[in-house]
Amino acid sequence: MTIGPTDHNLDRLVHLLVRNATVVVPGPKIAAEIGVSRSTVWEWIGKLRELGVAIKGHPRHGYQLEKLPDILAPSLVRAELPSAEIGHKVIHYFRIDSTNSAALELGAQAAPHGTVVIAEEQTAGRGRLGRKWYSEKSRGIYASIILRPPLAPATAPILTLLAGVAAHSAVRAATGLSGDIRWPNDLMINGKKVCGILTEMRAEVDRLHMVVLGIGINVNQISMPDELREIATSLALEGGRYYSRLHLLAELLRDIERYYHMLLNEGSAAILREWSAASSYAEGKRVRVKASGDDYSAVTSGLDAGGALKVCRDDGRQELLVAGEITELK
Ligand code: BT5
Repeated sequence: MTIGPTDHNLDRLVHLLVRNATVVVPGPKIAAEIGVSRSTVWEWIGKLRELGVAIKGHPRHGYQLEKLPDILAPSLVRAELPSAEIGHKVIHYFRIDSTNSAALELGAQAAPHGTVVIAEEQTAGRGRLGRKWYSEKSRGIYASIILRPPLAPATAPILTLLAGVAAHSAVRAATGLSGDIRWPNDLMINGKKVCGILTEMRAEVDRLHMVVLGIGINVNQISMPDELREIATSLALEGGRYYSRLHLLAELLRDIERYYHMLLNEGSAAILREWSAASSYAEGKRVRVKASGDDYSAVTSGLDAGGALKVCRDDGRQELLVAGEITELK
């Protein structure tokens, strides 16, 4: 189910309340400033409260934020990224099926490079191979970034690795927690997954037309569903406190921009170097490999120039993984 993107005026209401966070703003003033009726303001205040935004007040007296809201409203994201290329345009949904599906659609309608689609909740968040991505409302970051790189389709795996490196760096900067990247791009903390990345693209023979980097980060979940508890965690569960999703998202978009320019200016080797430095899986890790219907144990032995993972089977045979799963063998 897809409902329309967040009304521009609702975004202005959030911005106005944040700008005046220390005072009670009279309802009529809000209505006049945004250009809607007082009853619409009241209706929207109710909607924001449903999303957990703590707002004191009443239509007759006015409204005041009780604390700064952790909502990924475009105006708040943009305020964190005044001159950004990635995130110069932010499209926000309260609820959507999948931000990747929306981004692919917007991309087909010529949405520019750097457009970011964010949702507070996904009803059909996707992983690779049609798997599901659990997307609890307002607890995680569900973002899809549209890139239009002047690169060949063969570079797509490098962009996936780039997203993993950016997520790794952003999580460390925003939380102090230090993660590990499991090839190709799961961010792990204490052996459990906190972030997954789904890269989808549209390409012509010699050129990537559009790449959508879909990134899901578990931020403030205080418990995980039973079926994921053994393999997944959140930053709050690992760090023992809540984190600002807004701050983390801004770090993430800044890091994606930084590594994207590194890729364009220095080439794939620079990203492969960053990835290898951030991942204990790059070399010498004993893993179980599931790929192309095969299932075996092996030891990792670095990335090749295209971002594929080299592994050495127990019987000495070398394999090159371009897709598939690996899990650590203890
Ligand atoms: C991924 O797939 O890890 C890619 C996930 C990408 C999600 C983002 S959210 C924004 C954007 N819009 C979308 O619709 N998708 C992207 P994969 O490697 O196939 O891992 C999926 C597996 O991870 C599942 O089969 C579960 O075992 C596990 N899983 C599901 N939800 C999880 C969660 N929230 N945290 C950790 N693990 C999860």
